[in-house]
Amino acid sequence: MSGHGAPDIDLSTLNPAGMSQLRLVIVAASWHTQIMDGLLDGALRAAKDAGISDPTVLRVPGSFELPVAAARLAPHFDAVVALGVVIRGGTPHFDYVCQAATSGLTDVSVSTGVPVGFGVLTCDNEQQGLDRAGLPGSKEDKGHEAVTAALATAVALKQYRS
Ligand code: DLZ
Repeated sequence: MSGHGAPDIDLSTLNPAGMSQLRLVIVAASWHTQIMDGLLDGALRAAKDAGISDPTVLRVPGSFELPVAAARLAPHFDAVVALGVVIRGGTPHFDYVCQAATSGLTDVSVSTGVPVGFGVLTCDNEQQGLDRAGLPGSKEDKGHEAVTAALATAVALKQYRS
């Protein structure tokens, strides 16, 4: 899977009046600091692009902890974004952490009806993470993308909230 084919969503043209009122929370794991810092910077940049100047940011230890944090917070927000970096090691741990984060975050999104932007990088090596972290020299900016997707979905669904 690559970034080829991703939509070009311009947050500034999507319901600019309502966008800045959206309550956004970013839950971010703490492993692989340099890559994570890039993801978080990109996520905050996207929030700013949308006129959300001070989103809530909650740090958790690892990507395994992202779903429980998202589950607790989702009912209080219009959009959640989960950021994590998981890098394959020599044991099957990678698969378990990726699976738990992916299915856990999907469950949160579907069960609460609150969009959860998926900004969890699942990489074979550190370079793959650096390439996607929105850092100088990166090819992609997955933190920015995850916030953009969550906010665009929240805007699309807002009129259907009870
Ligand atoms: C244990 C672990 C390992 C081996 N690798 C990562 C990783 O690459 N990225 C990440 O976000 N977290 C990792 N963790 C930690 C787990 O997510 C979790 O925090 C611990 O298993 C404690 O529950």
